[in-house]
Amino acid sequence: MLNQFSLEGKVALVTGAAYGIGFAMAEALANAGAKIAFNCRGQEHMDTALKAYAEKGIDAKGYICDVTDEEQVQKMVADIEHTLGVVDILVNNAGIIKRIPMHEMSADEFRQVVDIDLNAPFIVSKAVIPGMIKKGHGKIINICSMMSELGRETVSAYAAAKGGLKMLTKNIASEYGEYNIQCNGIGPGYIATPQTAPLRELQADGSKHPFDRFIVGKTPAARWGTPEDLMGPVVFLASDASNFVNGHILYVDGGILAYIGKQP
Ligand code: NAP
Ligand code: GCO
Repeated sequence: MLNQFSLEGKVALVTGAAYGIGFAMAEALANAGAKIAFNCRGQEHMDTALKAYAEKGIDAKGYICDVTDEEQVQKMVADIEHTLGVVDILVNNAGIIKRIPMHEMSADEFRQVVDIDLNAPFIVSKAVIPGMIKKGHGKIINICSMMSELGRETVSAYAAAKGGLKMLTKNIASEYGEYNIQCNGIGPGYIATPQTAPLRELQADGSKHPFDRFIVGKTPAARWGTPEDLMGPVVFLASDASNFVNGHILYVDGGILAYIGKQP
């Protein structure tokens, strides 16, 4: 039974996997047998990441590449195909958030978020799909969000992008299912990473951030998620165990989307 989950001999590209959720997912894919390629934007993060992978015993191949730049992405994918082989598994993880009230946000700031969180998954998927078609199979996993379903104050660009990413997922599934390519999403709940650090900062008096308390109260699991919570789901969606799962968003949120919230 467990053979179905093995990724032995597969090549996985995880974008933005220098730290945070991407790093944990890449570690999980490597532990299931995959060869890992990842990218980030700067040399400093690359150096720390390569050291962190080596400490885990993972021989990851790192690329300095901005996922919004189509030329850089095409070059990275060509190099991966040359050195490791055709990409069997793509995880579109790289992402940013800007928390700014919408009426104060510039159009440029809005575009920057959409560019990284939505246009880039299009660019990277487009670069790997031809290889997957030729090879006769492929797995694309898009990292969505609670904001693929819900809105809240200050995250209009992020919600627009992650909602769009949910539909891009369904469209890739629809368009390439006949080539034995499955495209699914993972929608993490609130996960403790650098992206959410400002929401968990201790207050001057040492008490918890109000948003921290709000999220723990809103989550039936009564805690923040950790990057490790995404390890099992990503291996499942990358493996043969999910070969008839296509166009699905797997929410890994400790139950947030199921819960109306505690009565005050
Ligand atoms: P994070 O800690 O901020 O890490 C983001 C990663 O993306 C970094 O490795 C960063 O590397 C990379 N990155 C950003 N822009 C990039 C670009 N243009 N090109 C290449 N790499 C880029 O974020 P995280 O919390 O791990 O989140 C990972 C993904 O999960 C994101 O898509 C995020 O929206 C999503 N997500 C997060 C949560 C959460 O609660 N944390 C929940 C749901 C979904 P460099 O800065 O070194 O380039
Ligand atoms: C925010 C958060 C979120 C999470 C995540 C939820 O400000 O609301 O940063 O959007 O990071 O995407 O699933």
